Amino acid sequence: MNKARFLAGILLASSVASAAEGPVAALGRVQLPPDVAALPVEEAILTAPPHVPPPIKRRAPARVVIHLEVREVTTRIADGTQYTFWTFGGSVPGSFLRVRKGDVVEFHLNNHPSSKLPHNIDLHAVTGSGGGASSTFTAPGHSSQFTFKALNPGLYVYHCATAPVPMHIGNGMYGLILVEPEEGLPPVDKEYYVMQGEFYTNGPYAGGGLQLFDTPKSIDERPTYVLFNGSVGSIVGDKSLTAEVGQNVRIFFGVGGPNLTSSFHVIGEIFDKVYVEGGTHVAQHNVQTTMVPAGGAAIVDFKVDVPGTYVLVDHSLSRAFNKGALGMLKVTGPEDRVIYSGKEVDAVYLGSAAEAGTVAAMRQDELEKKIAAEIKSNPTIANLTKEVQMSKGKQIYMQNCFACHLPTGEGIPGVFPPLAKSDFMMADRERAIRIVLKGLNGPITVNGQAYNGVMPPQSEILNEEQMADVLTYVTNMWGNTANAFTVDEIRKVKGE
Ligand code: HEC
Ligand SMILES: [Cu+2]
Repeated sequence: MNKARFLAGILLASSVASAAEGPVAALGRVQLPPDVAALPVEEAILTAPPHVPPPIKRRAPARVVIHLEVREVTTRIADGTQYTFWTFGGSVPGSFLRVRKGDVVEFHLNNHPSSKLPHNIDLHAVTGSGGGASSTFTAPGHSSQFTFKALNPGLYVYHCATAPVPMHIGNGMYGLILVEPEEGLPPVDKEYYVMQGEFYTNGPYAGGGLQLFDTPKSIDERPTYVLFNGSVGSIVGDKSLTAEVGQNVRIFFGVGGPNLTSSFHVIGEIFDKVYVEGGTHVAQHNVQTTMVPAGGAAIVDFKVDVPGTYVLVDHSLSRAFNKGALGMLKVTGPEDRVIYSGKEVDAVYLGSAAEAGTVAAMRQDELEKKIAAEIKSNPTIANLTKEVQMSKGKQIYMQNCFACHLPTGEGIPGVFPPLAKSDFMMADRERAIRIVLKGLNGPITVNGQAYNGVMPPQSEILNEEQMADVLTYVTNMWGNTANAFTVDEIRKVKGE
């Protein structure tokens, strides 16, 4: 950072220092009026993401005691890559808190003795100075207590507000508190807790080793990671959210930031209800994507009608595909092919390809026309000749693979491995089939470069013939050569 910019930063920081909270003197315990002192006392149940404490069955207020512990923990942000997160309750996002409108909350913020820094908490559900921040500034090895009354129902973000605030939030210091309306929320079958936040690290995405917070990147709002629940793949594969066909699913979704707004979307689902901005009113039905600001939240409810893997994304999609903002909901149960048939037919379609200008494109076009004519005159040829398989495989590649592996098959170094001249793919036919069928995650080396990403399984999207075609295409393009893949080969691996 240059000197002028650094000084400007200090001036700005001192003029907004009041937005961050420092130490204040303790006032002594509040004298509770007799009616409040007489309320039943209960200890709140806290849960780590993606879990949510059970709905509150009480229909009268209580005095709820919350003990939340701040801990600084070094753990995985991406495979092979560690980060020192600052946490509320040991997880990112922090523990989910659940109270009821009218509850009087006795809040204890405990800062673990191993912490290096003081921290505090600003709960957006609190009415009062700093949302609790001014009362909870807590040194390592200390505990602060304050009391608040939950006046307004809704889903609220809480976060640390110790200077520099973007750094405390950027290290993972946020979570959600739900203040249930007096009558509770309508019951659903499954409730989940997902929160988005960005991380600014000195090294690149999945750069390996222990990564440090990068202040200039944070000031420029250039995150290295945009994550759901604090790490790449936190709700993917065997950690996916789950539901059964016919169930109603509710996601309490929040954005810790510190800077980005999320365009929250579940691929293949429609939100039946959205409690926009975490308020108590269902402001909209039948929503595709809901926008959730930094320091804001939303409740989305939807019924799952057909089985499959539904992918949760920030629909600012580079964040999903390149920075980690991707999760999965796996729905099991009976198919309903009227609601969703799966791919019914795959026929050759050439459109007005002749419009494509270049000589090469025209030759390709002529070739494709010839192939199409050939298929028409002799349908059995379709599965027999490599050229036909290549032509069909290309269409499949351009629909299903190119977004990650790129049209040139070159991939993106360190993120998506190349298929062009890939020693890994060409070394083992059965393994290549297995990858397309079942997906792949975990560390691999392709042409001397390490990869550790998530390749989604294609078995729900492609049938056996299409898999044979796309594999024939990728193993015969860009300098690769191999025999055509047959449907029998795919079936053999599928049956393993
Ligand atoms: C969402 C992104 C994505 C899509 C779509 C995708 N892949 Fe992959 N693919 C990956 C990632 C990431 C890896 C590496 C996984 C790892 O490191 O564990 C990979 C690995 C592979 C590999 C083995 C590694 C290599 O480079 O030889 C093959 C082969 C492969 N993919 C083929 C395909 C084919 C064929 C399709 C389309 C049918 C496809 N992929 C679609 C992301 C994707
Ligand atoms: Cu903090």
